[in-house]
Amino acid sequence: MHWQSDEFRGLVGHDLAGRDVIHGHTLEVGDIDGDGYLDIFAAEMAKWTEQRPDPDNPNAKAWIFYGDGSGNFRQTELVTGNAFTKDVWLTLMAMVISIS
Ligand SMILES: [Ca+2]
Repeated sequence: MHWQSDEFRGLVGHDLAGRDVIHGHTLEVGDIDGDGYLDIFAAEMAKWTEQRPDPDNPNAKAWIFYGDGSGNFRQTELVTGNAFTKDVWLTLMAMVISIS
């Protein structure tokens, strides 16, 4: 997972997760911790084959990358092994806001 900054000489890639995302399902940008800087929430799908009883990706992860406003992001692994949907994202945001 990468993001790109628009530098004077062109776009420059920056790695976020340190690996490729498997069946990325959710990507949202917002100020999760209320510090005024944009953060990123991203999650992978755990299951996409209906005929399989077990998850396709049992190690699916969800991350929050907290931005510092200078192009740096601190990676936080939120959970492993869950399938995320938009509803789950909204629930997580409500939880994060209530504890911060
Ligand atoms: Ca923030």
